Amino acid sequence: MTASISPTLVRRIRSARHVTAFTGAGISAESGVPTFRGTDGIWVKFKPEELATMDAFMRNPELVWEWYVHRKKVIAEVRPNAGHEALVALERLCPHFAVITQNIDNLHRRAGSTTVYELHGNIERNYCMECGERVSNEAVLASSGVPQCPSCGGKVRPDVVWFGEMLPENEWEGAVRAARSSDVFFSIGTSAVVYPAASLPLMARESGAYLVEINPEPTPLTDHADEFLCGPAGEILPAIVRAVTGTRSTGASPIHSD
Ligand code: BV8
Ligand code: ZN
Repeated sequence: MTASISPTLVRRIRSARHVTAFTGAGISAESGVPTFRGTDGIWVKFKPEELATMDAFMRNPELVWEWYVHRKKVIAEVRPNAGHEALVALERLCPHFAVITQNIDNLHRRAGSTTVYELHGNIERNYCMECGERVSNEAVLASSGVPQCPSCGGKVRPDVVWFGEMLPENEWEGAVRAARSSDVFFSIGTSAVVYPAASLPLMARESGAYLVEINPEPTPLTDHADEFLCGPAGEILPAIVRAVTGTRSTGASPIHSD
């Protein structure tokens, strides 16, 4: 295993009231979901502005839907990995634990995380752009071309945040609250270049959090982190749970209750 878990980090987690995990595409890489900027990343093949913007959707809704239907199918085939599961174990260990994710793949919830702020939406949800009616994934996958709203016939879109669009207010405010109240803040599997999400780790550190980055590669955040754990999340996160619980397995028992 690459990085060793420091006694400082173990002590900080054991004495923490509030622990937050901020995640990006890297935590889902080991499940088989392609990242955006990796060598086989999504943005290597396509430009974000060609597919993940309102303009792109208005220009060519068929192409944008083709892409989201492809990603829905990829995501439906994969399962949460040991990294997602270790965050569920950490949630059981800490009095207050939150996941803030940029991922639209719903894998944190599928793993069992309960407090999840989805900053960029969720690919399993869809809604009508005219009347706002929610449209099920089954209905969307059953239709060919651009799905139409069963009530008003309007265009249906995936419930994700496109570039140039505001983040969902409740999710953003919950994420800012969690960041500002964190004793330990993990930044996991993100290149930390998309804003305003990428401002959260620095916001947490400015509020006194112990900032820990987990990534096999350095990012613009690395110089600001108190610890940089170099390696895959699916290996490092279970090791952190083992170190905190002093067990060989991740069968975690609460370290302290309120
Ligand atoms: C907005 C949903 C404003 C859709 C996404 C300030 C400065 C500069 C630009 C801006 C700024 N403020 C706003 C902007 C514009 C823009 C932006 O940030 N552009 C960037 C590109 C420069 N931001 C926006 O447009 C945002 N909206 O600002 O609205 C506004 C204001 C007023 C009025 C109206 C509007 C909206 C941004 C959200 C866009 N939607 N996704 C979809 O997915 O289809 S963003 C999408 O890309 C993801 O959600 C994620 O956020 C991002 C990808 O980043 P990562 O997840 O980090 O993935 P990446 O591949 O880059 O990195 C993976 C990392 O994992 C790597 O570091 C790798 O080393 C590591 N890794 C790999 N394997 C592993 C691993 N780590 C651990 N374990 C492993 N095994
Ligand atoms: Zn409608």
